[in-house]
Amino acid sequence: MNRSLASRLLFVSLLGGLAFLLSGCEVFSSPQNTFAPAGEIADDQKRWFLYAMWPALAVFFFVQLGCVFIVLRFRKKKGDDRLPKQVHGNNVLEIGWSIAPALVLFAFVPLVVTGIVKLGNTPDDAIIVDVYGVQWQWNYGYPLEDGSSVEGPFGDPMYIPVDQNVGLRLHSDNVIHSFWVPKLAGKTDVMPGRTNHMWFVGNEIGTFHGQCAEFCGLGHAEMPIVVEVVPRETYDRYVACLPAFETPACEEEFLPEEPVAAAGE
Ligand SMILES: [Cu+2]
Repeated sequence: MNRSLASRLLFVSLLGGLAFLLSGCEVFSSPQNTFAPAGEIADDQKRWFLYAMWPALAVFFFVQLGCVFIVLRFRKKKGDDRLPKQVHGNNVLEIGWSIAPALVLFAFVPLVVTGIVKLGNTPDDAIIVDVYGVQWQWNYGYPLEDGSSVEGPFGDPMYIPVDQNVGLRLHSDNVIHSFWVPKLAGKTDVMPGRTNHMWFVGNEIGTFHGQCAEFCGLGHAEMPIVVEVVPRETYDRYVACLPAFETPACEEEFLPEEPVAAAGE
C-alpha cells in the first residue's frame, strides 16, 4: 500500500471514529444532562463550568497549534544531517508561562469564593428534607408544621414544591453514598457518622432523574434517584398522605400502579 493511500485511509477511519463517538452526544434531551439545568443552582454550576471551559479550550488549542508549528518548522530536512542548534532554557518564555496561568487562575478567585459561599449557605426560607442513603435505596423525611418530620415509603420519589428552596440533610448509617440529580444540583457525598448539607431549587415542574454517584456495594446500580418537582398544593397533599397513603385519594394519587395493572392484564 502506498503512503498516500494509507494516510487517506487513516484520515477516513479517524473521521468515522469521531462521528461514532459524537453520535453518543445528546445535547438537551437526555434526562441527566448538566447542560440542561432545571433549577437555579444547576444553572449557576453550568455557567461556572463554562467560564472555566472556554479559557481551558483556548489554552488547549494554543498549545496544540504551537506543537504542530514547532514540529513542522523544525523538522529534519532531506539531506541535512547537521545537529540543530542546541538551546537550553529561555527566561522570557519560562517566566511568561509561569505568570500567565497564575493570572488566569487568579481571575477565577472571586467567582469560586462567591460560588462556595452561595452553595454553602442554605437560604433561611428553605424547607429541610432529610435524605437517608441505605444499601440500596433512598428514603426521604419531610418537615411537618409542628417541627417533627415524616418519612415517605422506601423507594418513593422525593417530592418538592416548584420554585421552593430545598435544603437537604444527608445521612447514612452504612457506607458512603453520593446524592446527585444533575439537572438540579451537583453531587454531595452522603457519609456515615456525619450529616452533610446541600441545597437546590427546582424551577420547572417535572420528574428529574439522578443516581447514587459513589460506588456503595453490590446494589449500587439499583440506587436511582427520582425527584418530582410539583405544584405546592401537590407537595402539601403528598406530605399529608404520609407515611402510609391510607385514604383512597392518597392511594390513587401517589401509589404507583402495579406493573401488571398498568399493562392492562
Ligand atoms: Cu449508594
